[in-house]
Amino acid sequence: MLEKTLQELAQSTEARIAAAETPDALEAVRVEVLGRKGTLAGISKDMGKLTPEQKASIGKLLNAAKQSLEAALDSKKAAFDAAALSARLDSEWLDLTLPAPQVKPGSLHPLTQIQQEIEDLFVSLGFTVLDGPEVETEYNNFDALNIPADHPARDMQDTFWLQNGHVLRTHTSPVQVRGMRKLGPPLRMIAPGRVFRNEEVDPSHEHTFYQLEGMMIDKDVSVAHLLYFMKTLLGAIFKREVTVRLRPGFFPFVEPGFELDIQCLICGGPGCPVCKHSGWVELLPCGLVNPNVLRMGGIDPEKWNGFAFGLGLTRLVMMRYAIDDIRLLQSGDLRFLNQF
Ligand code: FA5
Repeated sequence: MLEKTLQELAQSTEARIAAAETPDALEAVRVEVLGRKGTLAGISKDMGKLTPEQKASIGKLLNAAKQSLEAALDSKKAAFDAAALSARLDSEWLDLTLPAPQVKPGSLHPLTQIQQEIEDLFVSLGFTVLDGPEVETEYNNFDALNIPADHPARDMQDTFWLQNGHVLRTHTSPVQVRGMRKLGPPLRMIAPGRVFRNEEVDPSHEHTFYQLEGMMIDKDVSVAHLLYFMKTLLGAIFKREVTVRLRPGFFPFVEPGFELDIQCLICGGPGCPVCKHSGWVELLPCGLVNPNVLRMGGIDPEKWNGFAFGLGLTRLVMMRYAIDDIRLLQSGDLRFLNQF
């Protein structure tokens, strides 16, 4: 009788194990049949009432049923584990042969690149790199540079005036004044920086652009020294022959003053919107420092003299890379910037 019950229990449990759809359902079968208080444990308890012979034969059957059910449970559990692992591998699948995503390194703005090249050149020639504020006093921007009160450059058209009477510097020349006071003679300095003008924007004019000021004060400085440094500068930047012209230019802070123009490298000479159809681009005004400016910088013009220049850095970058519209440079347009 007990033998039959045992046989049926083993068969039905094996069928339930085979039919279990989840690990939880499988565990429930195990607890019910093989658990400490499960069906098999109950049968084991009842064996006390049996004769020794019955005990021996039922005991054997019981053990055999236990072992085969445990084996069935283990193999079903292994099947669940294998299915779970395979599902996980499917979801975490990686193709290690795929090319890695491209990391695009950043690059310096072309203006910064050229500025650094010029700084390196002038430092190698014994110049100090100075910085000056973008908000300047009217005195440093105009008066100390010998620009009279009625000069048109002070006009509202050109200058951004601030409410406190200061200005957004209209050129880097006020750093000449700061440099003379800070360094004293003899001195060699350059000062790159951003300048601001309240003017109409077009392919070659921005309201915010960059200049690079240069100044050398020493004994017996001549126009020949000035030209040597200007030629060295242009040769280093363009690394080839460029056609330049020197013409008289008027700036209150230099005497004599010159305009150094470069033949337009966008059109090569015939004329285009960048050179305003003249074939020439104003690039490098310069001259010998006016004695009044030396005096206002605390330097005795009887003992010292010098030259100064105010390179149009933004225009230089345009010429170097043949950029035909100045507005591209500060547009932040990545299609433009990615080319450098
Ligand atoms: C000056 O600003 C003088 N401070 C330069 C100078 C310094 C002369 C020392 C002598 C001695 P100018 O206004 O010409 O000069 O400007 C200098 C250069 O800046 C120009 O040759 C041109 O290349 C550039 N520039 C002027 N206006 C603009 C503008 N709106 N946009 C872009 N570049 C400009």
